[in-house]
Amino acid sequence: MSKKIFSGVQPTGNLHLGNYLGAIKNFVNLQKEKDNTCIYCVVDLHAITVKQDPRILKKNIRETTATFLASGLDPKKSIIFNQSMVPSHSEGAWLLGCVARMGWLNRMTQFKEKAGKDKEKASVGLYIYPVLMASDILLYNSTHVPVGEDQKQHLELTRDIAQKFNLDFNSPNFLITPEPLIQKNFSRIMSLKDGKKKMSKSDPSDQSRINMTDDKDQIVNKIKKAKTDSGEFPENNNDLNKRPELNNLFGIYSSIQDQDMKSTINEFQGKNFSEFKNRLAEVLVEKIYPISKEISKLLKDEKYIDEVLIEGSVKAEKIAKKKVYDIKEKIGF
Ligand code: AQP
Repeated sequence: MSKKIFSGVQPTGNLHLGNYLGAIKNFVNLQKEKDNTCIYCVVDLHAITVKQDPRILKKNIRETTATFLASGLDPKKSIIFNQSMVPSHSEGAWLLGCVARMGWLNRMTQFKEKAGKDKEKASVGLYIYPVLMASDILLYNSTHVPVGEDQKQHLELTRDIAQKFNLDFNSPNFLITPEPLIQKNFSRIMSLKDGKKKMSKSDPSDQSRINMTDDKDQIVNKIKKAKTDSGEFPENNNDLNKRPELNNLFGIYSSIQDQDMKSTINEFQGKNFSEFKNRLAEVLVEKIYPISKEISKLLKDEKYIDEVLIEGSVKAEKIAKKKVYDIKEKIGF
């Protein structure tokens, strides 16, 4: 079945292994399926829900685009663009924001996590972020959205908004309710320093994540220093489930090697921690370092990156504008 794929990544710097294994690797696999239409967006409007330095934001937009390209996304096969160049996304967010309910947004765990204790000081943008995400997805009639586990709740909200709009305006199937596509083997990559915390761009410790721009030595050192525990080398899945740091490292290995946890546990039967970590560092260097090298190369040619984004934005705006027009017509404008 042909799929219409849409997904995005925020240009908030420090793109990491979690973004790659949870999202970008899946983007590349979906691009390989002949009948798919793929649209991948650098979601810079989402990035400004927290304060950004304008110069660094600009640099991060290019770096995120370079990471897409270096990971294997091809502008001839996929539409690659940045959100702020396609005004229909913001217009769609307003129209859909009048359909979304406060109660739905109040349930979003990411807002609670990101706003922290003092939510009065969080931006309104951070609160309504999931409505903009719904607009991103629904304007392209997307059927499937490859995301990490952490975005599943936002996608549920997108589905709720689509269903309510269709019901309110008596238009069955007008807005398509999309399905999430979550990586099979291990979908939530955790911090290398704390197996209960998500690997994240904004973690102040660089040691907590493998950046997509890390060199060989950085990758090897970070895995060497990654937190484990003082127990015996794990022998089965039950054992791993109780040990978050090891579960994460075994999960990273499984995900990068495209195999299930059981196969990884079997592969390392009778081995010890240092043999496992050495092998994990080796496969990460094999898969991530070539991408890191390609990112540095691409970043030397800003003109090329900007051209990719401009061309992608023109194609995206054409599709999104038409859907906004149709939405407005349904509303009565
Ligand atoms: N740790 C993760 N494991 C698996 N998938 C992840 N993703 C992010 N972190 C992990 C997935 O990457 C895609 C792009 O994420 P994003 O940049 O749009 O936003 P995010 O989820 O807010 O990323 P971070 O790293 O956690 O940023 P900060 O620190 O700024 O909050 C999404 O599909 C996401 O699921």
